Amino acid sequence: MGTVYDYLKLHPVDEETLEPYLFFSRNHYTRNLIFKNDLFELLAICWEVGQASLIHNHADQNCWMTMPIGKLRVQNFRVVEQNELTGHCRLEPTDAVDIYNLLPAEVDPEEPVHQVLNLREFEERAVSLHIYSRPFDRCLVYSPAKAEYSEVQTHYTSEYGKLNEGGEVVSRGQE
Ligand code: CSS
Ligand code: FE2
Repeated sequence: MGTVYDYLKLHPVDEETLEPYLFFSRNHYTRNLIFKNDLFELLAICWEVGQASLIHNHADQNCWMTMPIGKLRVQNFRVVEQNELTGHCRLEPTDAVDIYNLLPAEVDPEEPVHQVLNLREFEERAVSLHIYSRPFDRCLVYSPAKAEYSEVQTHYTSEYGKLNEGGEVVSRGQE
């Protein structure tokens, strides 16, 4: 774990090199695949002001994040109850951290449920880089309001700089 974290810290990403992978949508944050092999995938995730993820996990995979552009709030949750048979769950918010300025963050494997928010008060778009090891295409999404959770499939908005069908993108790059 430490090796990837230290590598990210020692090798800050040059913002300009991300340009081909930046797509923003009015409807949802976008997931843009930069690289993938059996061991890991690297994504650039683009967040308009006010956009947020659902509360989710990472399918038991490791995750490192770094923020080349803007700022994000990561709110962590403890799973108090999770019933596979009924889909019932109960969560409690734990700590929250803000990530920005290329300072890397790791998802705690012991408490892997979180929500990521580009809060309106941050007043700027954000781009985060995510390394998932190994890659995953399904994860659990939790709704505290309904006390339910379910598995969902994840999708890429773009792959290797090319927009996928159905990606409702309103702008490319940082314009
Ligand atoms: N894990 C979310 C982004 S928030 S960490 C995703 O991959 O869509
Ligand atoms: Fe996540």
